[in-house]
Amino acid sequence: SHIADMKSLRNDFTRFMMLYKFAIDEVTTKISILQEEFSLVHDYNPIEHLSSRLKSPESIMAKVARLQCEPSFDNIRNTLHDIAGVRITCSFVSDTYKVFDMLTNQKDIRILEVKDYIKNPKENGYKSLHAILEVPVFMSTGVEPVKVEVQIRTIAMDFWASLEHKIYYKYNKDVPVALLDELKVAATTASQLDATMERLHDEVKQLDVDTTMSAEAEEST
Ligand code: 0O2
Repeated sequence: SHIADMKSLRNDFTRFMMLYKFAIDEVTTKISILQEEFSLVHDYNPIEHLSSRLKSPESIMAKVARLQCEPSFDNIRNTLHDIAGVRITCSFVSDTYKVFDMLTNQKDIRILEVKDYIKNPKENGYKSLHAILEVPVFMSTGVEPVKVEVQIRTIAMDFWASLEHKIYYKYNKDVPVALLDELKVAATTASQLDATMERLHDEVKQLDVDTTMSAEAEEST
């Protein structure tokens, strides 16, 4: 019957969305473990902030319509890579790569695609390390591979991207050229800040090493 069909479709949809929620839970748990381990064992933590979002059914359908893909579960699964999204904010540029390696070296994670907008920034100045990962989600019916889009960036890159995103939508994707130019300048400023912070961080780290070494040398004399 029609009602039974509707119920079955609703159940399929709930299950479809649930898998992505679980995939987010899995990835954020992995990151939280790294974060906690670092704060307990090492003297500093490369992960500043962690956030995640599950794309809303409305946004999924809007994207499906935009891409003109046939709205079957299989099609959506294969075409949309950003239903599950996780964003990791780090203090320093070098940490973004370290966190990426620590996460992707875990053997249950498969890398499907990497876009390094840190090494190759977008024309507008956008920087971020993007990856589409696949994680296994274990259900009562078996294991399902699920895609998660991970974005890793510095605090400065994140600050810039948040404002740019707001401006982009405020102007309905048609931002005045003068404002685009200013955003580009701001992106350069953010990169310079990242470079300076990284250098200062390295210098202080080196200072720590030197102090420890001279203390040890002192002790052994
Ligand atoms: P929203 O509004 O954040 O959801 P895709 O469209 O994702 O299939 P694409 O564009 O090749 O394919 O993926 P890419 O380049 O990896 O970008 C994916 C996401 O990165 C975007 O999602 C944004 O969240 C972010 N992003 C990419 N470029 C920019 C940018 O120039 N500025 C800002 N602020 N964020 C960016 P959505 O779905 O496009 O947008």
